[in-house]
Amino acid sequence: MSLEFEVSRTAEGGGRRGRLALPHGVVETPVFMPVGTAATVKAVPQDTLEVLGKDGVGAQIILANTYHLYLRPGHELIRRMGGVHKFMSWTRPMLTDSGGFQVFSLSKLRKITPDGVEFRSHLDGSKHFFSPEHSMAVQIALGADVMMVFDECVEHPATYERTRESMGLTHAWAARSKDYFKAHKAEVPWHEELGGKTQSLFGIVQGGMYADLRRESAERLVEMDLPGYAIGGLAVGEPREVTREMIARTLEWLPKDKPRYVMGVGYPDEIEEYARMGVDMMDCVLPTRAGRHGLVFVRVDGVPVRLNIKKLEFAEDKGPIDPTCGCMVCSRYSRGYLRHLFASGEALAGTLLSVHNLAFYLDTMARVRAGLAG
Ligand code: PRF
Ligand code: ZN
Repeated sequence: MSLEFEVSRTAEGGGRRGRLALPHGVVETPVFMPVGTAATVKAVPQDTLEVLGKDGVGAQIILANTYHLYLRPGHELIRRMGGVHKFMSWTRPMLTDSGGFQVFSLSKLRKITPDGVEFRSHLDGSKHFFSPEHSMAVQIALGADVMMVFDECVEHPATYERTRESMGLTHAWAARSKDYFKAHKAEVPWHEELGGKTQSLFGIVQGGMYADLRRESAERLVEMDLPGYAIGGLAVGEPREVTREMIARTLEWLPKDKPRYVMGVGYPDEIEEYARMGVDMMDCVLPTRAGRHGLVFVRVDGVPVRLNIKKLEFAEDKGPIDPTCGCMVCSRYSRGYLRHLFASGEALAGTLLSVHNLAFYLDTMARVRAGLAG
């Protein structure tokens, strides 16, 4: 078995405490996964990621993006370097997104056909083609523990008809992703080294903001009997209540004994809320992106709020970003010093603020897990 998932306790609201065993290690769920788009969690070194939180608790699993690594440095280069784990010297579990979402959000001149998507690189304008088979070939060469099917994330708002058609494409592409993976499983760079273990392929539920389409999408994907399921197509500009409603409804149609992953969410209070509803995995660029822009998350009377470290009021503040945090940044540096680094354009500012924000997110999930422990 290359993936084992065990739920040890489910609370009244649906939240569950689990353990996800993958080829590169065990992940305690619910889990937040820092985003490492181009095989780097921006501005944060790998050894820091391993220990940045309170009591040295670090990231258990990180993400990388198929679209970015295919364009630069190229998946064949990464395969020759031994796979993305060896390439970036990360020994813990990893997950790659399929490129579907990034092609739609970043590239120019997309042409979608039932076969796949033609697009131009956001880097140099060069022309490329991604199909489900091609996305799988790239993801196998990268060698993350978990791969995602190639999907289309429909724009918001989108009509019912448009959403239904797009969802049909996503289902056909999921089946092709599965078939390709089945035939090429053994090609992952670490196949022999890890005793014949293989990657796992997760499905992605689409269906926009239409509950009946979400249900149909979940049912179609569940028929494919994949080892885990993501809920995609959310946090694309809809109101927060709609995101919550779509997650709640979709969770009802997904199997309870498999991991459930909401892609690309959210603020600290949202990830906490979704974890308590029964979401096992989440990822978001927010902690690192906010950090690079001088924004930090802190808890005030237990409630998460965002501060702007650039503000003059912090110039002579000797206290840590968040006195209740205990991360490697809060246990050493003052708000005043961090403000100075940021105001001076020093590279260390982005690193330290990202480290604190990631620790804040990881700690949020650790608290939820502790609350769910039996
Ligand atoms: N599909 C894929 N990746 C994603 C999404 C999606 O719908 C989202 C939507 N929030 C984020 N990342 N493949
Ligand atoms: Zn901190």
